[in-house]
Order: sequence, then structure tokens, then C-alpha cells
Amino acid sequence: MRSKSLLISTLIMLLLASTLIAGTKIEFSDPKGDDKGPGYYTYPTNPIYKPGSFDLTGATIEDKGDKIEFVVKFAAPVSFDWGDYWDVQQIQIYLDFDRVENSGYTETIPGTQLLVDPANAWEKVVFIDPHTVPKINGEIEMKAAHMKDDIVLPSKIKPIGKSLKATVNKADLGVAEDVDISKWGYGILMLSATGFPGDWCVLMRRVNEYEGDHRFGGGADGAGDPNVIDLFVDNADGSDDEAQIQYDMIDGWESGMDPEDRSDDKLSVIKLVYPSQ
Ligand SMILES: [Ca+2]
Ligand SMILES: [Ca+2]
Ligand SMILES: [Ca+2]
Repeated sequence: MRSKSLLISTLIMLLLASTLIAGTKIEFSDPKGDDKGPGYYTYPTNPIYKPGSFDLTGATIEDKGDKIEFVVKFAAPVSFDWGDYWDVQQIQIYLDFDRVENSGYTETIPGTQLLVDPANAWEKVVFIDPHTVPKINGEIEMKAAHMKDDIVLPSKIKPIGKSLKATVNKADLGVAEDVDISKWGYGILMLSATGFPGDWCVLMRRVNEYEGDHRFGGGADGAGDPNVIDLFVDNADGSDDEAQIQYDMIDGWESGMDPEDRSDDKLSVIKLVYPSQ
């Protein structure tokens, strides 16, 4: 009698455990006010770049069975004045599936101008951009053909208030339905989208030495500076020290003067966030 009830309770526990994995939800936070890249970037001067538009505040990543839902939050409401689907944000989410040194890419999408630590080399990147799918695919084909199979577009993106919610099919990531997403590494980067990018940039807006109507300032006119305004770092609990960790992580870049000559550039190296660590 006793062993039977033990068996039943074991079965119930197993059932609960599998339900928990299917419903895995990861939450990240990011401090406010660190939307300055390495600590000294400034927004473009045109009023369409509302304060806080590029300031990440949090993210949730939720296992939904055959899909994963990514909600990325920032400090200002999404606007819809001139973009194809929304106006100014571009978000890249780098995923490290195996945490094996040098397994995957250490470069990022061309124009991002960062490298990833080889210990965190990524397998897939989710690309969240306000342009039409044909426009995005054309840009990837032209400028990032060597990694096009590993740049994954969400099946659905919903701008809601101060967030973008992107739904991604696990099949498009090439992972099994029972994968444990809490074991992955995440590199979530905030950039700005533009329909008129540099000819080696996949739809991201550049940072220059001086800010302009549609250019961020504080970087370089060459190509060595990261075109990233905010990112999640360390264990992404949103504590104040994460601002400085971010600044230190993506500072140290070097750039020549000529954006077309990238031989004299030195890119900064980022680490991803591992929720299970
Ligand atoms: Ca932030
Ligand atoms: Ca990897
Ligand atoms: Ca940050």
C-alpha cells in the first residue's frame, strides 16, 4: 500500500517537473539611465528619438511549447510615426545553446561592431527590426550572407507600450521542443534601426564622433565603435553596478577615421548572460 502511494506521488512529481520545464520563464532586469553604450554616447538630436527609447529596463523569455516568447522592455513607449512597423528600436538576441568554448560565432551581425567572448560563442541570433521581412532578408543576403541561416526572424512581433514582444518558433532555431532554455546564454542588445544604413550595416544606425539629427554621438566616425546603446550584462538583476559593468565591457574599442577601412579597428568583446549560473 505504502509503495503504491509512493509510486503515485513520484509520478505526480515527475509530471509537475515536466510542466515546469515547458513553462520555464526567465526574467532579466537592467538599470535605467545606462542607454549610453560605453558610458558616453548621446542620442541623435531629432525629437523622434525620445529619451528612454533605447534604455533597456527588463526582458522575459518564456517557453511556450513549440515557441519561445521574448518580451524586451525599455523606458519609453514605442512610436509609430514613420517606420514600417514601429520607429526606432532594433533588438538583437544572441543565443548560446551549449556553452562550449569556440562552439559558434564570435562575430556579431555586420554593423553591430562587437565581438562575443569565445567561451560564449553563439549558435543563433533573433533579429527584431521594424522593416518589412523582404527588406530585412535583402539586407541579410547582401551584407550577412555567411551567417544568414543563423539569423532568425520572429514569426510574430507585437509592439506593446514600452516593449516589443517577439514570438520565435523553436523549429526556426533548430532546437527540440523539450529543450531547457534556462541553460542557454543570452546576449540582448539594443540598437537603433534605420532604412538608410551604411553599406556594410544590417539596418542599424551608426554612432559618430558628434551626434546629429539622425546619428548618435560620443563614438568615432570610423567603424571601430560599437553601434549598441544598451545591453544586459552580468547576471542581469538590474542592480546599479551593472551600468558600470556595461560601460567597462564595451569601452576599449579603437577606431580609425575611415568607416570603409576596418583594418585599423579594434572591437570590444561582450559576455552573454547565463540565468542558470
Ligand atoms: Ca538600461
Ligand atoms: Ca555555443
Ligand atoms: Ca544595460
